[in-house]
Amino acid sequence: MPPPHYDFLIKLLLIGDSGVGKSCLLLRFCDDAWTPSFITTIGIDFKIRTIELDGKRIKLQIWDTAGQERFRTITTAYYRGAMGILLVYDVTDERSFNNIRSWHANIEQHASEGVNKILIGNKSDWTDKRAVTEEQGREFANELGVKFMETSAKVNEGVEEAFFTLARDCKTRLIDSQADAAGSPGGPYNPDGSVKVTQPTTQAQGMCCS
Ligand SMILES: Nc1nc2c(ncn2[C@@H]2O[C@H](COP(=O)(O)OP(=O)(O)OP(=O)(O)O)[C@@H](O)[C@H]2O)c(=O)[nH]1
Ligand SMILES: [Mg+2]
Repeated sequence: MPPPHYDFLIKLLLIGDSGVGKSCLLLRFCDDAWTPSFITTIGIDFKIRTIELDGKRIKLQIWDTAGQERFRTITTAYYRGAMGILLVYDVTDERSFNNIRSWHANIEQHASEGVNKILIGNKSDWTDKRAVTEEQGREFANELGVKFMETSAKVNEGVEEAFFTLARDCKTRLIDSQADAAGSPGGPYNPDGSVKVTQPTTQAQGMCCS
């Protein structure tokens, strides 16, 4: 079997209320595209982008969940496999910000322990409709003990930074945990001395994908 074209596979997950812009963030990050039309996600979707971080090739498999309540059973099934989670709200919609608390509680309940998280306030371009200040977002992130960033999928502001920051945190954690396992049989290294990658495990299930 030929070696994979990446050093690490990192699985990220986008969660948050319907309409906050999760799919647009993913479209911007993976395809550098934008659409003003709202096509609500049905169940779950994913996209791939390979990035380079500190000289390593990182394949990001990014899962985009539907915010609508009726898909909650399907979407929460994907929490467990996530290494990093983007908790997204809309800075023009206070309700979506208030709901972050319950999205965060869902992570505590369903995600793997130690999963990396980042709070994202999206639609920062929409200044006249802003309902949540940057300071409010930052304070809340501090309270939750997670990083914070505002983004605009529309004008492409903060999007790269948000995904790269989360990917870097995940990579650091993976390397640390592999170092911890170094003493164990079949430790973290390949026979050629390179660090083992996290191999793809699950395939897209059901309603997928682009
Ligand atoms: N002004 C502005 N509008 C945005 C931005 N991001 C998304 N939108 C708009 O917000 C609407 C919803 O975006 P989606 O990305 O489909 O929302 P979603 O979070 O994926 O929604 P669900 O799939 O239902 O969970 C669309 O009309 C987008 O054009 C942004 O950064 N700025
Ligand atoms: Mg969507």
